[in-house]
Amino acid sequence: MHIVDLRSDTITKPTPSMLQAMAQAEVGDDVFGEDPTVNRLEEMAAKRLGKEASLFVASGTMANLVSQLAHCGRGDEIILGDQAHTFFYEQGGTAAIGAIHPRTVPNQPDGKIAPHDIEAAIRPDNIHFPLTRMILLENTHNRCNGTPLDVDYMNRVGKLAGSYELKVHVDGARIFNAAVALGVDVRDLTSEADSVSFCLSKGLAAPVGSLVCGSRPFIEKARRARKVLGGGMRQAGILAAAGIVALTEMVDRLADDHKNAGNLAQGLAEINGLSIDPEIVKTNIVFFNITRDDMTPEQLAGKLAEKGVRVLPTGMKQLRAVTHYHITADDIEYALGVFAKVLG
Ligand code: TLP
Repeated sequence: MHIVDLRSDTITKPTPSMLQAMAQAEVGDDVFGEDPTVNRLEEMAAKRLGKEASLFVASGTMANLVSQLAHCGRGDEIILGDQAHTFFYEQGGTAAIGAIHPRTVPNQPDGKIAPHDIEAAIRPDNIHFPLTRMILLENTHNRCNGTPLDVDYMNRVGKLAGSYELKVHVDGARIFNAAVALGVDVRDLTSEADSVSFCLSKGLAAPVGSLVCGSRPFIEKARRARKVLGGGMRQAGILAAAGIVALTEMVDRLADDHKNAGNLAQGLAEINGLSIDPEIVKTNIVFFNITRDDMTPEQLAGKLAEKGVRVLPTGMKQLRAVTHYHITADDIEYALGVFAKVLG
């Protein structure tokens, strides 16, 4: 059967050159700082993001958690969007592990949180309140249609944070999708942030891992936090080798994923029983709704899967499809044909 797996870009498998690099990787014990391949990846990532240093961690979730632990202490408060992955999908690790208080403000449909909402949420110095310590932005914003947050906005929030002596962490799981979609250098999106995390194992197709980037003292704190979470890895150069290939070879091609996602959205908009505004799709994430009452998102996903097309139910009426390295223009055409058949 022809399989078109659009559930997530996390399903991507390593490319042939990644497998070769992994097989040949020079390794050492990274907890001693002696894995040359991890060290090379960390230097490369820091430079690419315009930061002093970086840290290789197991996942995007761990990247966000070590960043919060490094910036905040027990009882501190962070401000983040109510649709943020960190708030929504990371098991409440902010509070459960970090003892950090998450203060949510509404995400706008484009993934931004309005600067006046941020400012209104910053706590005055008062014995009743937790201390506001950090603002967390997500770019691209997963649950807000994968929208990229633009340079002006990122800078504006960075300056606002600076004026209150707050830190800014960017969950940049898909920051390279943002940079490619906006046609900017990724450093322009991160220059005002104190820390940025990004994932190798999503659109960049590496099998495992994320990087946290920031100042050297911040990365040393993050390294301690990684260790207590059980994330000190030993011969991790095997994984880092794939990450180096990901950063070198897999960034520019993200434009293909965005084009395929745009075509998918256009096609879905023409199918009876679905609703989507294709204009909102700017990167590789396509959310759409089912408008029929006789089929739930789970039932639709089940019927599509019988014909090889995999999508993710994400709400009462909502589903998600994500394009990636293994999805071609022909796959999109095939998937649209299956949608039309199932809903016809
Ligand atoms: N997102 C996954 C799921 O958890 C929903 C996906 O399929 O999109 N930040 C953002 C913005 C993310 O989208 C994700 C993963 C993470 C962090 C966490 O990364 P991992 O899965 O590596 O812990």
